[in-house]
Amino acid sequence: MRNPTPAVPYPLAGEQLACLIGGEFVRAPRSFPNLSPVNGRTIATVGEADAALVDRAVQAARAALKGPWGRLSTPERCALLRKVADRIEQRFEEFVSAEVADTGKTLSQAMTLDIPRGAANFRAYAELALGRAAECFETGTPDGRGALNYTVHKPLGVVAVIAPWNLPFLLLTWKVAPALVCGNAVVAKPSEETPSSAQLLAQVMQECGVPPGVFNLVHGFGPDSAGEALVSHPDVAAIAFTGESATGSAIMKSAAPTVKALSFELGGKNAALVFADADFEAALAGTMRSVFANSGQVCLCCERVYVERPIFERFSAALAERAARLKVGGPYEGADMGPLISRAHRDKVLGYYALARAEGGEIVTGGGIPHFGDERDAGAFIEPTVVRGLPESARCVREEIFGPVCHVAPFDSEEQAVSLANDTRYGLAAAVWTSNLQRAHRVARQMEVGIAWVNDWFLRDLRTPFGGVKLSGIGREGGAHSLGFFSEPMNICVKL
Ligand code: NAD
Ligand code: 6OD
Repeated sequence: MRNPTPAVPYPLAGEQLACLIGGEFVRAPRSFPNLSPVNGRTIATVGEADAALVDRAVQAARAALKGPWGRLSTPERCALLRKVADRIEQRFEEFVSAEVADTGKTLSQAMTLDIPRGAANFRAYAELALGRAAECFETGTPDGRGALNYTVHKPLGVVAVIAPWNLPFLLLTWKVAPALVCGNAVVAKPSEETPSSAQLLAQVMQECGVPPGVFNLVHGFGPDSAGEALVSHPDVAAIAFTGESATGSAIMKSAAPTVKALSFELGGKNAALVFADADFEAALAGTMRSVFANSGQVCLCCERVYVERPIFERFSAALAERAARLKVGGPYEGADMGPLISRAHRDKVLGYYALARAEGGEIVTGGGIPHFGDERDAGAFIEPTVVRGLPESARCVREEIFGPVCHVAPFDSEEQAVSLANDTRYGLAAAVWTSNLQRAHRVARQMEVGIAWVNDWFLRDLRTPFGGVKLSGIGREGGAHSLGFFSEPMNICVKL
């Protein structure tokens, strides 16, 4: 059995999840339930921040910038980040339990990806900030004495970090860590669907002695709630957001009047290109992962799989056969795939399954919901699904579904494969499967995306640029790119 029972129970049971403002946990005026996607039961009650609470959080962050935090050196901030990483690792089981409760994802994924990457994000940025080089130019002057121009990096100020629900802890810490290491003060808002690991992070910040107001947490929804209040707040200098492209667009509007810096990691409709010369087994296993990981709820998932004609029938049949064999179930059952995040999201994905049929597609496997005959029938489970036969103009081929589903279609030439992959308004990621080295480089380079994998998928090095083109985002995070976004470079010119 791969997934044992939880090492610790849900760590926030019985509490109302409070906002962290200026170093104090504050009860919000309204609350909402956090529902389990496994059985629909209430996991916890979450306090919803209103505009007044969000304002308090922003003011606490501003005050923190003027206090001891503003005087810490980069090595001191790095040391604090490493302490946070250590504490996350000490409370590893609690984080895992919280993440799994909110999302229903498999225990094995939370233990090997979500929570370790949360700690790794803090370590990685501590290391990167320490190694950041200082730019310096010698400049000629008419009197021959010259000048030195050097760059200093200052914090931006108060930074809003807004995260989605699919990889809640990984994606929140991916932005919080670089924002803090650059000396900013953060107001973080996790998704309303997944508040628990963020709540534990707030506790960890307190335990590690992060000064009051440096990390603030507000819970709530987007429009007319904490999210909108935060992104339209005049004292927020920058917004780092991960979520849907349409939400990115709404946030841009809210941020426009006060001209904030924006870093957006948005949706995707990613392609996998499987060439006939690929290692068949590796391509099949990798494509399975790229379609069904996290129940297809990863922005990098490949919802469009294009396979070279000579292996199309064999590959698509094998993909459907493996998909049909995936075990769907709760986090502690040794399942391959958990539920979707919510009933509402399941309705959306089921709508696309119906649309695929209406658009003339053939559902090769899946297309419905599993029946368990127990409390899981009140959850948000859905069948892994493979579709074929849709025209490229179909909405199911063009729109992000964000579920465990792909459309598989043949191609006849490298040129056609590249053109199909790029024929989308999104541009986040691509996976190219081939054993031809020259083709691998040639095709990968032609992908209009932020990241292209060759013979793998979701293999990450945190120093590399990460982000998307077209509807998939604005800017790049990762490594020096994050340090660049979260700080303000200033030139100092010294006449010698
Ligand atoms: P979402 O856009 O609905 O919500 C994301 C966050 O934004 C939540 O915290 C939400 O409360 C908040 N929000 C919503 N409306 C807002 C508003 N008007 N103002 C301020 N905040 C607002 O996204 P989701 O459903 O949580 O996540 C799934 C989406 O995220 C998918 O489209 C997926 O592709 C995308 N995503 C992208 C990446 C990436 O790196 N490119 C990573 C993960 C997820
Ligand atoms: O690995 C990362 O750093 C990252 N931002 C992953 C995004 C996954 C999207 O769901």
